[in-house]
Amino acid sequence: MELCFATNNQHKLDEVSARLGDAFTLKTLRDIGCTDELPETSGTISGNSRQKADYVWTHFGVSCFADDSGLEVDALNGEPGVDSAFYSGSRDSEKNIQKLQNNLATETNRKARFITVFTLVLHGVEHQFKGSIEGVIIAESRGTGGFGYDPVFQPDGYNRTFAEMSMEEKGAISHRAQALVKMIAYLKEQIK
Ligand code: ITT
Repeated sequence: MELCFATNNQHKLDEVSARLGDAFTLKTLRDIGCTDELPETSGTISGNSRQKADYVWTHFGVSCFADDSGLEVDALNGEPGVDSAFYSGSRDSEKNIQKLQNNLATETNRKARFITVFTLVLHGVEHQFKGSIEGVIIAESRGTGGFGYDPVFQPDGYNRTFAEMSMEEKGAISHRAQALVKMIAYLKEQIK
């Protein structure tokens, strides 16, 4: 089965394609001829996820799924949340992390979680799948793998950040992996 992953984020594409398995052929936005900026204006992670998938289905008629993700920090009332990508006003991960660290400078509560919502539109029928992982924001960035906030996010039960893990290790436990497992189970039911 062919499915388009409605993302412009190569890291997401790599993480998902590594785990999707042979039953599904992943198409990129470029593969289906989509060079448009996908809408992300709903103000929520689940809403943005839906907007991106609906856009591809409506304009290209291709079964697809979208991923909207974010980092929720308890001491910041859930920020950056839906604004994770542009938290500092740009997509620059170092600037986003710097802003996060500045806002947490006097905080002892460093609890946070990553959230992912996948929206699948399969032949026009929509389903959402959620994943999340709890952890803490460490004071100094560590590691060079991954992307975004990975160098400062240490999942509970581990002494390494996501950026210190291989893609396979992160892919076994991450918010995205958990949403993906649910979506794959659903897809396998549909093609039985
Ligand atoms: P698409 O919308 O094209 O899929 P994006 O990068 O804009 O790509 P989001 O709108 O979901 O994706 O933005 C979420 C941001 O949250 C992302 O840019 C990262 O800064 C951060 N983020 C999401 N997942 C992450 C992960 O697994 N590790 C680290 N940071 C992550």
